[in-house]
Amino acid sequence: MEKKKFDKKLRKLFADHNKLITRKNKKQKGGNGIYDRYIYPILTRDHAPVFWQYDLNYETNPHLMMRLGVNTTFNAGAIRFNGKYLMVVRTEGFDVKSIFAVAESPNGIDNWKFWDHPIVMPVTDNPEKNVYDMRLTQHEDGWIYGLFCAERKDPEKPEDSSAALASCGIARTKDMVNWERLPDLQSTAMQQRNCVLHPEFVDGKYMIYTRPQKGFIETGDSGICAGFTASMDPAVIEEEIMVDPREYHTVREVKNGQGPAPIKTEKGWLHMAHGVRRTAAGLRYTLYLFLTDLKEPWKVIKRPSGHFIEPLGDERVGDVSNVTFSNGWILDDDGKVFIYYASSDTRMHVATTTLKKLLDYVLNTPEDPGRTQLCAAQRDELITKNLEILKKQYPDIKF
Ligand code: BGC
Ligand code: BMA
Repeated sequence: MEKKKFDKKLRKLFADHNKLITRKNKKQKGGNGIYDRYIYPILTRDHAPVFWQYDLNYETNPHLMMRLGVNTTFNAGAIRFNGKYLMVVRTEGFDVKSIFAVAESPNGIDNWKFWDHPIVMPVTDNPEKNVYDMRLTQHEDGWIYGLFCAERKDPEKPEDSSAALASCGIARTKDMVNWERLPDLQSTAMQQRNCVLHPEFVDGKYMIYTRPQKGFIETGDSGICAGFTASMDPAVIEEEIMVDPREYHTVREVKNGQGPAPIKTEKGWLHMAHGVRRTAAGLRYTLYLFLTDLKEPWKVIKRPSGHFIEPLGDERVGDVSNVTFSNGWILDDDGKVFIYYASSDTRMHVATTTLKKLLDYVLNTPEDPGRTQLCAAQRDELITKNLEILKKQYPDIKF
């Protein structure tokens, strides 16, 4: 390509990118009254900066080829920091390695822009092959912690190229730029994924939500658990107690895991988690909410029935289809809540609501009565009451 053409193409790449990342997002019409979805995903592979993927040097890349492509941008941790909304995004390259990269927005909805440099996370003495799904916790000890999955090849099974070990990597920062890596979480479980640090000390100790598992994929009998450690350096959990078990024929039948760190409310700790069901087409991931006791955050006190966010429409398709996953949300001072969720291991979305609405949802949505006949009766009761209201107050409505 001639240099002139090269320059023109290069400028076009930047112009298109700028146009995309400054596009205004809008609420979708309708909705379920609980939260609003938005018409565009908030972060996609196309949001990754041009200069992360192309070699811009005419001498070494005369065809202006993409050299290091970004495949997906998903499963982001989130935090409000210095007045900005930040996500620490799982950014997967064409090389199938995920790296963490910070994206920033002035309003939490649109104009998301990656910081120029990704995080080059320090490693322990046993460097992992991959990292992903960071949960950010602003802890009352003054540090911002990032807990994430650190994945290594299983050394005991050299013949099986997909045998892996998942553990909980831990790092902390004060400025979101310089990260101090701490030893991985030590617990009695063979493997851990979806570990999340609780924001406050509980009886003077750090509390970590865990998800002990027997194998890399199979979680055995476990569910979302919790354990305590006197220090984060190193974090050592001797015993894990069950918070939210898996349950047959529910959204959390085969697996579940804590989402972001819970939000403190006057009624208890508000949790978002993912639940997994096995289907003929593979695993289906949805999100659900529950509330735990303020003083004993490991005790579930409210459990609204069923899922809260499910993959819908275009969200259903991606690298790993039929997945919604969330490890980040932000509560603003005015009570507005930004829920950051990824669809199908491919892109990020936002849903907005308020803490008031979320509390109404967890406190007043009926619990799953547990079996089909009771579910039919539960729905029938709602219908009977509603028909009465319709007859008396809205006789003009056709249904
Ligand atoms: C992938 C994760 C996935 C896990 C279990 C990892 O290798 O990177 O996205 O959750 O395997 O399937
Ligand atoms: C998991 C998670 C996510 C991912 C999901 C679906 O086990 O840890 O990284 O979104 O699988 O592939």
